[in-house]
Amino acid sequence: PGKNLRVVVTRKLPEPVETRLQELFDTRLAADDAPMNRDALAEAMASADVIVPTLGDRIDAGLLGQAGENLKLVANYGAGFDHIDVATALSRGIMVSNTPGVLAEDTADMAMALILGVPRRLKEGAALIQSGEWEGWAPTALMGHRISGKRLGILGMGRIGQAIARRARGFGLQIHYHNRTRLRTETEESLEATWWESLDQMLARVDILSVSVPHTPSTFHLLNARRLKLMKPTAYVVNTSRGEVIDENALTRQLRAGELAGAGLDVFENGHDINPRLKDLENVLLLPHMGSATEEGRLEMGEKVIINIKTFCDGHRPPDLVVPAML
Ligand code: 8YV
Repeated sequence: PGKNLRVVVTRKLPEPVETRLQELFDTRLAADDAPMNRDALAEAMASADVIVPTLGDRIDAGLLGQAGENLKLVANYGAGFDHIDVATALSRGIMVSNTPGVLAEDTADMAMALILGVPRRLKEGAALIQSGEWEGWAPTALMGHRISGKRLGILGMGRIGQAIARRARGFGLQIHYHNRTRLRTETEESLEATWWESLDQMLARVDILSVSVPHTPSTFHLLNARRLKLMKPTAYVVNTSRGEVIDENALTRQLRAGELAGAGLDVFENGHDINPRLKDLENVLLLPHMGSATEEGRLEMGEKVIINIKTFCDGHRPPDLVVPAML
């Protein structure tokens, strides 16, 4: 039955994933690495049974309204689904699936890279060598701050937050977290994590804050100017989830005013359009959304997409359906 299922993939995916999709389904692959524009997306959604979008493809109510009767599944290549209007999709009988789990460990590694790299001034150190200006070791050169013994605040204790906590304990960090729901006692104890019901109270006490909440209407600008101001001027902010969770202009202003010690960001509020006043700063380490970019992870994401489509095609409920309760 798969061979009759029309699947449209919006972006270039790793070759083995594309090959497998073509073996199993009547798959139309992306012609090049560029994102599809809105017209091409609309056309794809009019003709496909299943669409495989990625981050950056805005599947909004307008596009869903133009989708053909045949479109039944949006099988997102990625964990975050804030670019998809899930409620409208469901109201039109279109299911939405994602790829949770397989990118948690890689994203947590990248969060750790930033948690270690910003206080220890990796960017400045590397730049000094690159510029040819390094004149040799000196006792007071490039002194950063110790990681061990500090308090790490994790905002969002889902799979990624917990993977960060497990790693961070090995670096001697004390784990604090804020999450809508408290972890089960066994999980909390195994992570030696302290739950804060009040985000504001936690913010005032941590030395490093790492963000791992999804972007939803209730997390948009959760870290606004007021909350950022609650943090210690010696504290660092790390974000590997979605840029929209932090008011980037407010963060930039506070970093420039010396009211925060530094930031490590893998995601930005306006995609790749980054505030130039943020880019200028020495104490920020900015990465181009690389959190889950490993060869292994990208293949596993592809496998998840394929399992979701295959299960749907076999007449069952795809395992990674996104439900409104998650919004
Ligand atoms: C990926 C991500 O780059 O999965 C997510 O939510 O933000 C990223 O890790 C994305 O999945 C690619 O579609």
